[in-house]
Amino acid sequence: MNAEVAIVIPAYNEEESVASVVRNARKYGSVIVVDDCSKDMTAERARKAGAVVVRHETNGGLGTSLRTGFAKALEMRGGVVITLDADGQHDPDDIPKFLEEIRSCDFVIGRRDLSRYPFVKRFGNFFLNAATNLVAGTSLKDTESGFRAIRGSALEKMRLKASRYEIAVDIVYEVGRLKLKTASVPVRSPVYVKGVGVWDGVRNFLYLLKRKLGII
Ligand SMILES: Nc1nc2c(ncn2[C@@H]2O[C@H](COP(=O)(O)OP(=O)(O)O)[C@@H](O)[C@H]2O)c(=O)[nH]1
Ligand SMILES: [Mg+2]
Repeated sequence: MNAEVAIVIPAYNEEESVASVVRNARKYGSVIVVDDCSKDMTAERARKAGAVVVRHETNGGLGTSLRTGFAKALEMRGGVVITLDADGQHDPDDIPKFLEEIRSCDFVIGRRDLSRYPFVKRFGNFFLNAATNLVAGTSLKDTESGFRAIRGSALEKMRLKASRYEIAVDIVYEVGRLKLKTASVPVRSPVYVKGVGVWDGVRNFLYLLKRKLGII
């Protein structure tokens, strides 16, 4: 196990999938599950599977969860911090690809293969991706992806503010502001798991514009 890799897994009512995700992820580093005040057995199952569990007393959303996890990861001296979902959408066995790439850069995003997704989702993703990169000054292949690797020293400098899904673009904005060296790696991606839609993407983009304009 690589002690300086910290894997942050935000989780909200994910009792079905969290244990297997944690067990697989543990092969690659210390696992931190942020339980966002789940109403089910998420925390217990994550702990039993070997994760350090940090629990929110109220539901704070994905952004708050990730920020809690980042603080814990830095406290545990994570030299490289990985983020991935608890719902089984991301395969921890893709982590080695991130660790390989991050050796020569500061931020790696996992690019999903959207070729089998419905057209509207692909089109929306393509447009949002291009617009997000343009505003943030980045050249990432999949700005909305929740599977990432961040060098700890870069993460320490990030000023993250988002509470909910906007955290994805909040991170991308900081990648651009800090002029981090980036890379993208392909990740396995099952077609359609529950989650965000096109409107969340639009909301994220509006959030990014507000950050760019200094309103947030
Ligand atoms: N939906 C939701 N997910 C949360 C929340 N807090 C943490 N999460 C976790 O954040 C991750 C991403 O959420 P998900 O709904 O899968 O988003 P998507 O993968 O971007 O469609 C999952 O592992 C959730 O369990 C929350 O308040 N709401
Ligand atoms: Mg998901």
